[in-house]
Amino acid sequence: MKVSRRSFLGHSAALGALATMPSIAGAHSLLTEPLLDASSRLTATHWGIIRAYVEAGRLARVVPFEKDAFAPSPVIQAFMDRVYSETRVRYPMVRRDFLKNGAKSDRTERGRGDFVRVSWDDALNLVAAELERVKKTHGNTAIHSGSTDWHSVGKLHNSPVLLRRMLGLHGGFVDNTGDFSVAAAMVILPHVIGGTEVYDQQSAWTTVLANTDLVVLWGATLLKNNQIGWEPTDHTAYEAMKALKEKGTPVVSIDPRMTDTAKYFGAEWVAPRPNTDTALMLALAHTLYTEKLYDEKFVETYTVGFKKFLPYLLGTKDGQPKSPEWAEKITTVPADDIRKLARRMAKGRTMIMSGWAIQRQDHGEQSYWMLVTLASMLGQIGLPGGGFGLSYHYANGGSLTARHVALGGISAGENPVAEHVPYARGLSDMLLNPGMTVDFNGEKITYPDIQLIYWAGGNPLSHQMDRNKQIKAWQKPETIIVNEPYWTNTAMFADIVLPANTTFERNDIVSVSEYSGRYVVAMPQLIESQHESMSDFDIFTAISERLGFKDKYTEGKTEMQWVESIYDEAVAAAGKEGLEMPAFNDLWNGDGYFEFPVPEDAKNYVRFGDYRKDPIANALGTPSGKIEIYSFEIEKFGYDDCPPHPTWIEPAEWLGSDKVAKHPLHIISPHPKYRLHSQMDNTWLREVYEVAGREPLWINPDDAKARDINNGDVVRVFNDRGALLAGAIVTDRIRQGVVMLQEGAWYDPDKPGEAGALCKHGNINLVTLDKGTSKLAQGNVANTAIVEVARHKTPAPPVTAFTPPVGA
Ligand SMILES: Nc1nc2c(c(=O)[nH]1)N[C@H]1C(S)=C(S)[C@@H](COP(=O)(O)OP(=O)(O)OC[C@H]3O[C@@H](n4cnc5c(=O)[nH]c(N)nc54)[C@H](O)[C@@H]3O)O[C@H]1N2
Ligand SMILES: Nc1nc2c(c(=O)[nH]1)N[C@H]1C(S)=C(S)[C@@H](COP(=O)(O)OP(=O)(O)OC[C@H]3O[C@@H](n4cnc5c(=O)[nH]c(N)nc54)[C@H](O)[C@@H]3O)O[C@H]1N2
Ligand SMILES: [Mo]
Repeated sequence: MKVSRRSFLGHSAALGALATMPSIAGAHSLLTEPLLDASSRLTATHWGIIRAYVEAGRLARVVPFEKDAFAPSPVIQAFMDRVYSETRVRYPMVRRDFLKNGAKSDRTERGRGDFVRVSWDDALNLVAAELERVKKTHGNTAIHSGSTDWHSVGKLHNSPVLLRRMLGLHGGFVDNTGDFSVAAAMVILPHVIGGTEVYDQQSAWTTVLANTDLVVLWGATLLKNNQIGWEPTDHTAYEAMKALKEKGTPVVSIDPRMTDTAKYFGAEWVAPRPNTDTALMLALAHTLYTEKLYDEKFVETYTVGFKKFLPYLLGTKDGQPKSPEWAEKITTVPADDIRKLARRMAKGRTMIMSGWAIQRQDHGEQSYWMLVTLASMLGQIGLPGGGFGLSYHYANGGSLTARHVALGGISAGENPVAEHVPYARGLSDMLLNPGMTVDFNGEKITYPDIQLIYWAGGNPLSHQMDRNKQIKAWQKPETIIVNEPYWTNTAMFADIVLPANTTFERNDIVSVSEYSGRYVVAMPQLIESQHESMSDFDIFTAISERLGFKDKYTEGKTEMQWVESIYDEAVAAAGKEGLEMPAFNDLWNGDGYFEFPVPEDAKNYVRFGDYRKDPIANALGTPSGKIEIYSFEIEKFGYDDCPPHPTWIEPAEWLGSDKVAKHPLHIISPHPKYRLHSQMDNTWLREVYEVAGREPLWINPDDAKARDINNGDVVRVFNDRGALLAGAIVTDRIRQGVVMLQEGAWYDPDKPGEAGALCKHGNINLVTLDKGTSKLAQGNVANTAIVEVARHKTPAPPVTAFTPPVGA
C-alpha cells in the first residue's frame, strides 16, 4: 500500500512538531542512523511477515519480508515506538482499594488510575487466591473469560487460548459465542447457505480478473482492511487489485463514504443512507424480477423458498411492492439509478464483494440474507468471476491457496462449564442483568451472575458499544484481572494488571496466511522482556502452579519445546500428505520461513463451483441442502425481529426515523486505516492522521456549514448516551447526513472512571448503541447510531489517554 500524500504531510508535520509533542516520546525512532552492527531475523505480525533488525539489544528497524515487497503495510514502521512506549505496563499493579479491601472494594473507583506496584509473587498469589475464592463462593459460572479478541499472532503465545486453558483446568468459566466482526453473519449464513462463509476462501482473484465484467463493492474497503489478518497475511491480494485496475474492470462502490478503495479503482459511488442496504437490494431484486432479468433456472435448481418470498417482494401481501421508488424513499438512491444498476448487474458477469459493516448494524442478518438472495437471482453463484464474496477485504481472501498444512498450536482444552453468552451481550447486559433470559438462535440463554472477569488480549473498554452503560456494568463484578502490554482503557479499569510482553520478547511460530497457508514463519525472541513483563504463557503457568495444575497446563514442556512440538506435529501431518518440510532446527536456524507450493489449479478455485456442478452430491449444510431464501427453521423460532425470509426492518436509529429531529446525523465507525482497532494508537502514527490532536471526524461540507464547523476544528459529537471530542475533516467524500469516526481511538475521559464523562480524544463507542442485531444472532450494531455534532467553542482540554497511571 502506498503512503498517501496526506499521511506524508502529516508525517513531516510530526517531525516538525516534535519539540512541542512530548507525548510522542518515541518519534525519534523514525530517524535511526544507518545500522552497521545490527543482526536481522524474520518474524510475523498481524500486518504481515517482517524482517526485524536488532542493534545493541534494541529493536532498531523493521522492513517488510522480501516476498512482501509489493504492498507491505506502512504501519510496521511504528513497531519500535510501540515496544518502547511510555504506555508499557512495567510492573504488576493492583488498584489501591482492591489491595486493601479485596472483594469488598469500592468498585466505582475502577478506571481512576489509582494503582499500587506489587511484586510478581504477590500479584500471582492474589490472582490465584481470587480465582479460588470466587470459585468457592459463587461457583465457576461466576467466572468470565471475555477475550476472543485480537492480541498478537503466534501459535503458542495466543493469549485468549492460554487464558481459557488455565480457566478450564480451574473448573471452567462462562465463555462467549461468536465475535464482534461477523456475529450476525455467522448465525444467519448457516441457515441460508449452510456455512459461516465469512472466514472461508473466496473465488480466486485470478478467476475474477479473467471473467468479471462488473465488481460491486458493498461496503468493502479492500485497500484499507487487507493490510492485516488474524493470522499474519501475505498481501498478495494487492497485486490482484492493481491488475483489476489496470484491466479497467468497472467497479461500483456502495458506501455512505467515498473510500480509498473506491478512489483507487475510480469506482462509481452509490451512497445510500447507512443501514438501508436491505431495501436497496430488495429494489434491485424487484427490478430483476419485474423486468424478467433474473435466472429462473438457478433459483429453481439451487434454492428453496423463492415462491414464499415473492409475495413480500412484489407487495401482494403487505400492499407495498419493494420497488425502486419505494427504496428511493428509504435509501435516497434515485429509483432510476437502482434500475440501471440492476440491469447492469444482470447483463454480464458480476461479482458482489461485500465487507462486514453491513451486518454490524441493527437487523444485520437481513442484509446478508438479502445479498445471497440477490446473488441467487443473478444466477452466477459458482461461476468463475460471478456470485458474491464476503472476505475479499479481509486477510487477502481470494489469494491462491497453497498445498499446505496449517500449524495447530496450543489448545484451550476442555471447559466444564456449558453456559455461554453471545459475545457483545456479555460485556454489559449480562453483567447488569444476572438471571435474565434472552433468545439466541433458537436457544434460551440465562445470564449468569459474573463476579470475576479475566481478560488477556483484547480491549473491551474500547471496543464495546455504549461506554457509559459499560462502565456501570464493569462496576458489578467483584474482581477484574487483565494481562496487557500497555495501559489501555481495559487495563485502567482492572483491579489487577499483569504486564504481558510482546511478540519480540518471546519465542513462537505461526502459519501465514489464514486463506493461502503459504508460509510457516519462525518467530524467535529478539529482545529481552521489557521492564518486568512476562509472556502470557509464563504468567498462566505461574498461576497454574499456585492452583496445583502446572503440569497439566504445561504438559511438562518449556516454551521452546512447545514451539518445536507445534512445528513437528505439522511436519508429521505434512508427511502423510506427501509434503516435505525442513527439520525444526533447519527452519529455526536457517531462513526462518518455509514456503509451501501453490498448485496451478489454485488459480481456478471458484467458491460454490462444486455445488453448482452437482447440487446433490455437494449439497449445502442447510436443512434442504440448498440455498434457503425462506427458512422453516427460522420460521419455527417465531422471532418478531427476524422473519423467515429477507425483510427490510427499520433499524433502531437511522436517518428515516423521527429521532433525527434531535440527533440528525448518522455516525458510522469503519475500522482504522493506520491501526488495528486500538492497537498502534500509542505510537507516532497518530501524528499522521489526527486532527487537532484528536481522532478525525469526517463531515460533509453542507452539514459542517450548517454548524459553523471548519476543517481542523475540535468538535463535540454527542447523543443521549454520551459525548466525545474529535477533530473535523470537512469533506465531500462523505454523504450529507452522515459522519464517520474510525473505531479504536483510546478512550480519554475528562472524569476518569465516571459514567457520563466526556471522551477528550474521540473513542466512537461513547455514542454507539448497545443492542443485539435480533433475537437470532444477538450481534453488535456498531454502525447503528445517530448523533449531533457541534463546534467546541471553549479551549479543548489536553489529551491524556497516553499518560500511564501515577507510579506506573
Ligand atoms: N464502534 C465500533 N466498535 C467496534 C467495531 C466497529 O466497527 N465499530 N468493530 C468491532 C470489531 S469487528 C472488533 S474485532 C473489535 C476489536 O476489539 P479488540 O480485539 O479488543 O481490539 P484491539 O485494540 O486489537 O485489542 C487487542 C488488545 O490486545 C493487546 N495485546 C496484544 N498482544 C498481546 C499479548 O500478547 N498478550 C496480551 N495479554 N495482550 C495483548 C493489545 O495491546 C490490545 O490492547 O472491536 C469492535 N468494536
Ligand atoms: N486497517 C485495518 N484493517 C482491518 C481492521 C483494522 O482495525 N484496521 N480490522 C479487521 C477486523 S477485526 C475486521 S472485523 C474487518 C472489518 O471489515 P469491515 O467490517 O468490512 O470494515 P469497516 O471498515 O468497518 O467497514 C467497511 C465499509 O463499510 C462502510 N459502511 C458502514 N456502514 C455502512 C452501511 O450501512 N452501508 C454500506 N453500504 N456501507 C457501510 C464503511 O463506510 C466502510 O467503508 O477489518 C479487518 N481489517
Ligand atoms: Mo473484527
